[in-house]
Amino acid sequence: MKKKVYFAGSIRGGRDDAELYKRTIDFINETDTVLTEQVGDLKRSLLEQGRNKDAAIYEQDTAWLRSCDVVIAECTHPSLGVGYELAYAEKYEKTVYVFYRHRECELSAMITGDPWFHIQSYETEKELQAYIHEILTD
Ligand code: 6K6
Repeated sequence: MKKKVYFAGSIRGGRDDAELYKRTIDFINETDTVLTEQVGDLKRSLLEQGRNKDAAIYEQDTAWLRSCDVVIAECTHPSLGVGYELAYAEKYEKTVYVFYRHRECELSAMITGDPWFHIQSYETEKELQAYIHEILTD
């Protein structure tokens, strides 16, 4: 059966990796279902702000976190929102995979020090996709 995947990646934390998120989401969608496609939306403005909009985003994303089968987070680019999502997912006992490019960043000790998270460094996108394929066919 198709897995419901919550893909997490930086938005207001910075969009340097947005194209990678988009390609990764497309890759996951070939076999499974990504709930959070907007993380890879390259066109949507980060400036569409306002408390009401943010509240709607929070409600939707936390509902998806509660209903997903697995969380996959790309954490090379630091993001407060992604850190929050990881802790929220743990609270709901969701399986969480954290990927990062070790040559480019040092993950927070609050992530690497938490044994709940499955943490995997990678170098190439091909390698990242191979790890994700392994997770989803498990
Ligand atoms: C702008 C660009 C694309 O989508 C938007 C609208 N904003 C958001 N829409 C949906 N989810 C969001 C939005 N902003 C943050 N999130 C959630 O937090 C996502 O699931 C990301 O994994 C994470 C990013 O947090 P920040 O702190 O980097 O924004």
